[in-house]
Amino acid sequence: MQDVYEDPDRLRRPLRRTTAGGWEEVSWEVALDEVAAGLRQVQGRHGDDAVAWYAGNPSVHNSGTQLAAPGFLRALGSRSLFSASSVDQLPHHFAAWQLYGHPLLLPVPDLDRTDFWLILGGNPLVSNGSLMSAPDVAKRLRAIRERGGRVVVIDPRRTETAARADEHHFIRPGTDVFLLLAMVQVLYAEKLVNPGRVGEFTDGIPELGAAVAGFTPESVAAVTGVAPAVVRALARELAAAKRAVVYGRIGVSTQEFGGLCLWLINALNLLTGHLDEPGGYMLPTPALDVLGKPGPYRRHARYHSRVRGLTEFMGELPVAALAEEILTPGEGQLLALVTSCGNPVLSTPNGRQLDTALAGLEFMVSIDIYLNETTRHAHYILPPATGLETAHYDVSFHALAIRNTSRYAEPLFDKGPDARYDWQIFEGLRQRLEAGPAYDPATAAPPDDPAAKIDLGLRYGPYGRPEHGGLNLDKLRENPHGIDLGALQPRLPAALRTENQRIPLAAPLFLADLERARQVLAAGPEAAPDQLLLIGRRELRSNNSWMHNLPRLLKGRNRCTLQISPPDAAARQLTEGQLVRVRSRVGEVQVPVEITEALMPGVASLPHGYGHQRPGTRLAVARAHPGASLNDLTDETRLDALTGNAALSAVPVWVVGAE
Ligand SMILES: Nc1nc2c(c(=O)[nH]1)N[C@H]1C(S)=C(S)[C@@H](COP(=O)(O)OP(=O)(O)OC[C@H]3O[C@@H](n4cnc5c(=O)[nH]c(N)nc54)[C@H](O)[C@@H]3O)O[C@H]1N2
Ligand SMILES: Nc1nc2c(c(=O)[nH]1)N[C@H]1C(S)=C(S)[C@@H](COP(=O)(O)OP(=O)(O)OC[C@H]3O[C@@H](n4cnc5c(=O)[nH]c(N)nc54)[C@H](O)[C@@H]3O)O[C@H]1N2
Ligand SMILES: [Mo]
Repeated sequence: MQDVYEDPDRLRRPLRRTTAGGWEEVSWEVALDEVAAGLRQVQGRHGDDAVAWYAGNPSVHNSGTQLAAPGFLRALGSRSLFSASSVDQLPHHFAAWQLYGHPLLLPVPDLDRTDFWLILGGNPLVSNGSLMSAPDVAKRLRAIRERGGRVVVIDPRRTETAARADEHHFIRPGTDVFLLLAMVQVLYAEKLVNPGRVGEFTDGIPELGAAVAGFTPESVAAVTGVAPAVVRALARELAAAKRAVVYGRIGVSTQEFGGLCLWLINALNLLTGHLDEPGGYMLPTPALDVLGKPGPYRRHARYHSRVRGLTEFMGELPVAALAEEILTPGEGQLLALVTSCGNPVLSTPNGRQLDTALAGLEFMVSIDIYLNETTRHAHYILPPATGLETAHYDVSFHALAIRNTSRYAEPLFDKGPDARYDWQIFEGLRQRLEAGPAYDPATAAPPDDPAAKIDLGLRYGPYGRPEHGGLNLDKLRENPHGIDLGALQPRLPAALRTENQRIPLAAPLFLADLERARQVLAAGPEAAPDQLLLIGRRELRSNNSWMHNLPRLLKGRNRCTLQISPPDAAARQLTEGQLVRVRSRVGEVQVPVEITEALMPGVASLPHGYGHQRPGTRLAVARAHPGASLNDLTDETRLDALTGNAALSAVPVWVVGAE
């Protein structure tokens, strides 16, 4: 955080593109006026939806952005909304919505009380856990083992987490759905289904049993690469353990059956009596409620993307469709874009295509602290104060925490007179869009400070009433280290948002999608014999695409390597460190190869977020260590058809020596 704060490349004043293609600094008033006018101009000529929006990952790490961007978006009035959610966790939201009635009712592993933790497609020792806020995951994992519990990892790569677990099993990328179906099948076949209390308000248990009946461990073993005995043992152990939890993350949500995977993970926890029970899969009770007003959730399939007809979910369209919506002429074409906290050129599938698309936009605005691979296409860059200069409340991450906690962080440093907070930028744009040419800074209402919203949220939240502790912002300010609100509590059925307050375990959308899985299983492996299946990789010293300009994190060996297994290297006559060409349907990159037993044969792994060689950025350190972008290889046509999430994992690629 210190290095971001001090980074000489970090932008501190608004930039405007000059006609010569360079940049000039302009005042905040001029920038905000011209941006609002530019957006309105495009909308006036081509309709409100002609302006698109992309929100990147740090949007949820900045309460200023999180609480102020919605007001801006309401004023903008466009339905062309995209975010990093559709290259990340949409399947989690989809399963939560289908089963519990709201996409934000996301259960988390009750780590500190569990005795058996099955992890699929997550590497919490490196990522520190995701959709599971837990300080020091390594310590908590060790504690499970010290109290006699077990940790099992299913991953095509023997990860840092796998190295500290009791057991690790390779799985062929993209096939978890079949492993999970087989585990559920074993529960039914061996009469191990025992949902306990939660069964009293769950429907569809027999229907699910009928649906999975054919998926025996033997029938899926050739596709998954996991031995039937392992599948049976895992299902039995899960059923027998008093306190156990199944957890899945990026590896299972960014694949072609992400939605089914998350459904089945929830189902495994439910069927074995571990849903909503201590040590199992539990719902946090955040101090600031994130669900919004009661009533059935209907933000699904209200509209579709123009070119490919992809389905809206949670008010968004899949970001895998962004480039084609910009590039395809005709009624409804996207002509302008606002990005905030995002670098989709490096983080979304077929980033090269998006790179080309952005270059042709009529008008683009980026709210971002760097001039990077994406923001270099903007006409204006509005850089907010960030990190140590801003106040922060973890609106999302407290709602995903393994213990109920609440904390407010005051800024450590003054942002300086010339800087703007993110919420001031959004409010400035909102007010200008709402008032139009009549906007007058002298008479405009003061912008809404997110601190007031946080205070109100806390007061109206579950701990806000005097008899429940009287939590409010002043209390948090008096306790800068945060307030512990205790262990997770069972919340079902009261917390359910489904219309009949029951859990539809065999929800029709899942059962229908099961047919797609059946067809893929029957068709056999997607990759040709000379191809490898490409997966991603996260590293401790890297965070998506934007921490590669910090010398302390970047120093040391090149981490942007293609890992492959010894037999695959031998088959291609590759030697350690040799430059290789990696080619997929959409593109090709060159990177050094790293040969390691940690990779399953048939699999290759490249980290995402690199590829900093593109011209026109202002990232001196990153440009000196550019690497190559994984998303120049991922394919925008590979999607989870059910949820719209990109299938970034299991991309078929050819790998050959480059020299
Ligand atoms: N192949 C492959 N692709 C992936 C993934 C993968 O595993 N494999 N992971 C996916 C996942 S999980 C995610 S979340 C996405 C991330 O996708 P993105 O969010 O699009 O990418 P980031 O690299 O996180 O970009 C963050 C941007 O926010 C800016 N920024 C940082 N702090 C601030 C701030 O305080 N305010 C503002 N306004 N901007 C700020 C940074 O400069 C950077 O431009 O990538 C996805 N892409
Ligand atoms: N240091 C660091 N921490 C981070 C981030 C970062 O970039 N760096 N990013 C943050 C973000 S935005 C997120 S969303 C979280 C993600 O948090 P995690 O999901 O825990 O992070 P990953 O390391 O991407 O773990 C995904 C795992 O899935 C495996 N995998 C790939 N394909 C498959 C498959 O088909 N099946 C199975 N079973 N496994 C598969 C990969 O080998 C990898 O080990 O991390 C967050 N924390
Ligand atoms: Mo993410």
